[in-house]
Amino acid sequence: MSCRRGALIVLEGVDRAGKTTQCQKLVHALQQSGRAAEMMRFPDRTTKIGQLISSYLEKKSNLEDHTVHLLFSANRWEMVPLMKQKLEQGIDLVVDRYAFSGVAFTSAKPDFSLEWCMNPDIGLPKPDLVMFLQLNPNMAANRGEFGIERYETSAFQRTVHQRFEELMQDSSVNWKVIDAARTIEEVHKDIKLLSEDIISLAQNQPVGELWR
Ligand code: ADP
Ligand code: 2DT
Repeated sequence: MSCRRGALIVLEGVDRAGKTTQCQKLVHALQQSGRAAEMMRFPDRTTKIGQLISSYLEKKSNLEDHTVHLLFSANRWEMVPLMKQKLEQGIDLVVDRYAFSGVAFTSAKPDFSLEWCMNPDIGLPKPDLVMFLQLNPNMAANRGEFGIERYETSAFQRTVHQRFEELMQDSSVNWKVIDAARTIEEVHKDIKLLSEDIISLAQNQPVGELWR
């Protein structure tokens, strides 16, 4: 590697925990401190696969449950060459949702095991850090009503939260739980510190492979 690589940093959490807000603030803060940082999000609705997913989420089309799970995974795999290229160029990637959302959401449906759901994402670039923004459903409800997209019901989100808890038992992933019930600035301060630490650590190590 000719230069020190960037870090792969993922934010996960329940709906309205503040993932998008915090990703944007982190990218901005890293850029202010002179680093090259960029935000990505999954699903990436701009690609052809992403458009199929978007139409499904907007309930404009129906897709069989296994099929849509594999499309979400394919939507990550199609970005892998670009992600690797950016990391190698020393760019930090701050990612709003990743394979963990993929597994948590599909396995919240009846008859889907965590194991089956994890399989298609095995070997993806492994995040150096995954921050889970923890927020109880009542607090999340205070931040606005659910929209009309698929999955936006409190019963489904409760099951999703349980699946995230199960995924967080896996010590091969560098999980950090962040109390997202505080102010935007307080949450940001923690996220920034954890990110700066991991950026220093990651730069001398190769990018890992998720769940392998
Ligand atoms: P997510 O991406 O996790 O769904 P968003 O970042 O879109 O969450 O935030 C959802 C809503 O909650 C937005 O209106 C946002 O301004 C607000 N919000 C985000 N973080 C906080 C916070 N710490 N305290 C209060 N409101 C917040
Ligand atoms: P937002 O675009 O508002 O984050 O909502 N999802 C996401 C899955 O079911 N599988 C996945 O792999 C990913 C990344 C979470 C996107 C919705 O899609 C769900 C909410």
